[in-house]
Formats: sequence, C-alpha cells, structure tokens
Amino acid sequence: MAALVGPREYSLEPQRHPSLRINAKEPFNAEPPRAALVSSYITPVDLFFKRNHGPIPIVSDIDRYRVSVGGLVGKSIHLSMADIRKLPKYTVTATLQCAGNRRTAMSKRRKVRGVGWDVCALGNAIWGGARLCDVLELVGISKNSSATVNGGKHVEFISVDMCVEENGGPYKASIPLRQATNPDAEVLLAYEMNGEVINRDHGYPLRAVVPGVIGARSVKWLDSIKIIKEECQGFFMQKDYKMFPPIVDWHNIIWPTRKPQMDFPVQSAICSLNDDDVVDSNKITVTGYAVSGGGRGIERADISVDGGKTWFEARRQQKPGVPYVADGVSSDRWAWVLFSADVEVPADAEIVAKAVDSAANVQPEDVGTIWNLRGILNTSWHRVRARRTPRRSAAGLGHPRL
Ligand SMILES: Nc1nc2c(c(=O)[nH]1)N[C@H]1C(S)=C(S)[C@@H](COP(=O)(O)O)O[C@H]1N2
Ligand SMILES: [Mo]
Repeated sequence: MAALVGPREYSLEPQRHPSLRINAKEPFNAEPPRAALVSSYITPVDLFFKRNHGPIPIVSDIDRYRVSVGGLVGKSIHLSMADIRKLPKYTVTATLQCAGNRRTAMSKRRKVRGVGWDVCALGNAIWGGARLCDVLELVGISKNSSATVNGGKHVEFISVDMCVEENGGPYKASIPLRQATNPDAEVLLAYEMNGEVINRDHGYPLRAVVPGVIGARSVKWLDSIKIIKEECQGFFMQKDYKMFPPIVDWHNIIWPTRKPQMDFPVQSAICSLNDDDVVDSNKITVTGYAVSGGGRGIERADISVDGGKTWFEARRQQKPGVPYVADGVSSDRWAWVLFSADVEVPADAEIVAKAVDSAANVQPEDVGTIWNLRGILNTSWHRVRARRTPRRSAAGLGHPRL
C-alpha cells in the first residue's frame, strides 16, 4: 500500500473545532466565526478555514512517503520528507483565500453554483518549508527559468484525494514555471503551519503554498510534481475557478475562452458585525481584514457609516512591533492587514468597508458588476447593517433593568 492514500469514505476525518461554521459536511468545508477570525493576526490552525473536495488523505507510514518530481526533465526523483527537510527552510507569512470567499452574498443578488461561504474563507498563517525553486534545482531547472530544454513551461501539483469533479481522480493544479522558479514569488512546499507540523486537514505531510494566488492552486497532500508543457488540464483549472463576465451563464458558457484564475484581487470585509446586527451604543469599533493578491500590499481600508456616501480611513492593527510596509520587501506583502475604526453610528446604519491596494486597485461598489456563474471573487464593498438596541426608559416596561 502506498504511504499516502486518499480514502473513498468520510469515516476517517480528523477532529475539528466546534466553533467552525460548517458549509458542507462531506467533503468538509468550514469557516470560523467572523469575530474569531480577526482576533489574531496569525490565524490559529484549528480556526483556519477548511476547503476540501474529497475525504482527507491518510499517511500510513511517513518514512515511506515520497513526493516525485518529474515530467519534462531529464530524470525524475523521489524525495522523502527527510530529503525535503534537508533543503534550506523558509517561512512565509501568507494569507490563503478561497476564490469562493463571500459567495453567499453574490448568490443573494443572482443564484450562483458552489459551496456557500460567508466572509471567512481565508486565513493568515506562517508557512514553513522548502522553496519550490530549490526543489526544482534538484532536477536541473535553474532559478528564474520560464522553460525547460524539453519544453516544460508549467509545474503541476498532483494529490491523492478522490474528487467527484475529477470522476474520483485526484485534485490537481498548476502554476507557470516562471513563478515556480522565481525565488521572490516565495512558492513553498510547506510541511509546517504556524510553527507546527502541518496537520491532515491542511495538507500533511506536504502541500504547495502559492502566495498571493487563489487557494485552489495551493494543492494539499502532494503526491507528485510534474513539469508539463501546457497548463494542467484538470477540472479545477479548466472547468472551475475562472472569472466569467455577468452575461455568461450555464447555457452559454464556453470554458476555454477564459484563463484559470491565479492572483486574487483586492478584498476586505467587516468582521466585528454580522450582516444585520444590533449594537448597544452609538460609538462602536469596526474591525475587519483587507488583503490583496500578487504581492500587492494594502494601502488603505476605508469605512463608511452612511452606506458609502462619506468615508473614514481605518487604522491598521498589525502584529505588535512589525510596522506594515505596503509593497515592502518583507514576506508580509503576501499577508492581510487587520483594521479598526472607531466610529459614531446613526440609529440605523449601513456600515461599509472597501480597501485599496498598493497599485491603487479598489474594490468594486456593486456585486452585480462582477457577478459570475461560479460565484468566485466577490470583492464588492462589504456592507453590514447595525441597528441600535431600542432604548428602554426607566418608567418603561415595568421590569427591572439589570
Ligand atoms: N489536494 C487538494 N488540495 C486543495 C484542495 C483540495 O480539495 N484538494 N482545495 C483547494 C482549495 S479550493 C483551497 S481554497 C485551499 C484550502 O486550503 P485549506 O483547507 O488549507 O484552508 O486548498 C486547495 N488545495
Ligand atoms: Mo478554494
């Protein structure tokens, strides 16, 4: 039996934190509550969103586990975890975001297909592992190459989980060789998450982490890495996770007309309030996250309490002692910013957040303009309603006030 296997059933799933909001049970898809998500810059592993397309794979014998690296290279190799750990270890703080984050809100405008997610299908972790560019050097591919002598131009990551969408085959995805071999792109083969051995839900023993790119390309439970000519032809690259215009629907979709989505656009959401919430004061603190893909830092997050007519700039809540440098050289350029704003709100307020990234990209105002049939990349302004608790006068309702 292979050392890494994808079971057919869901009877061997790991334990999960009881506070996770479950969006689908089998495969397991869950996100943390809003307030919990923004209570720390680094998302604790048990609260980190979990996005799966099949049962969680099992490692029967870690000493026998090998990841193969082959394809359009001279000779393929098989690396044990000991081999991977021998390479220089890097840590990268990166926010992993599912392209389906905030899908539920898009579906409210017009129905889309896919797992429903609130605003917490993302998390920020310190990933530890070997750089993909160092691993590729072991098969003779030098840094910053965009093609191999054999015509390889993409790097495919293949897992062992059995996905319905792949007719029971494994999950797979690819990234361009140029990105894979670029040290500055900081693509990792990660075996640690927040300083601990990465757990089963998040890809034990080894996963790809592609910073700044939609989560779908960060393949978990790596079985093989293949250098290929064209981008991966798997379902999740070719028939999913593509951004179509609002006019395209299931009756007129032509999948090959679009490229697989890679970088994610600028995003933000308010996490201290639910969609329709009650507040007990006219002075509240609004907290949330802002993040952008492609290594673009966050320049600003703006908050409105009047539905977007006027705006305040929110302040940053960074991890203590580390100043946030938008577009800086530190690996925090892949990470989110948590923001706060102390605002005075009317009795019935529509509170809105929008972020601006280092390239001055801004979130779109209206979800309708970015509606797409798969409900990906809902980055429209995030709006919540906050209503004041109805005041009870002292003479009021006849029961004591506590
Ligand atoms: N093997 C495998 N890798 C995968 C997936 C999967 O279902 N199988 N889901 C992808 C998607 S869509 C996302 S958003 C991220 C989620 O990573 P997480 O569960 O560690 O948060 O993993 C990606 N890698
Ligand atoms: Mo995803």
